[in-house]
Amino acid sequence: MAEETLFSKIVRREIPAEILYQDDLVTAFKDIQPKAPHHILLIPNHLIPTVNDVTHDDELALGRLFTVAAKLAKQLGIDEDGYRLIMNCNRHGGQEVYHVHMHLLGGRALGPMLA
Ligand code: DGP
Repeated sequence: MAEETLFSKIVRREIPAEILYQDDLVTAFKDIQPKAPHHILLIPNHLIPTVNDVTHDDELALGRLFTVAAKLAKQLGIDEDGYRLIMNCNRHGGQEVYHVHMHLLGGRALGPMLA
């Protein structure tokens, strides 16, 4: 059984976060260390440690991340200029929190993707 991270506590509202959206499958909240004017994290409510651990059972929740990301981008008024969605996996991917999450970054031109 994988160990919970603080993101599970955010889902259960046991620690504070600026939650922008939540339903039975996913939660979206502001990143605590924003790298752009809009930096939101979208996560499945249940724990999946990394993208390597994804199974067919996760498809509904992970698909929901995209529909919620698009909805939030529209609400924030960044859909037309555009934005970036990122998922980091393990050390070389730069993953720090081992609960799968999608970064939504926008509000400025983001420059080249690879660093
Ligand atoms: P990653 O490197 O892909 O694992 O990104 C983890 C992100 O999580 C990073 O941008 C900072 C954010 N983060 C870490 N701890 C917290 C927290 O307690 N609250 C919020 N809102 N974001 C956090």
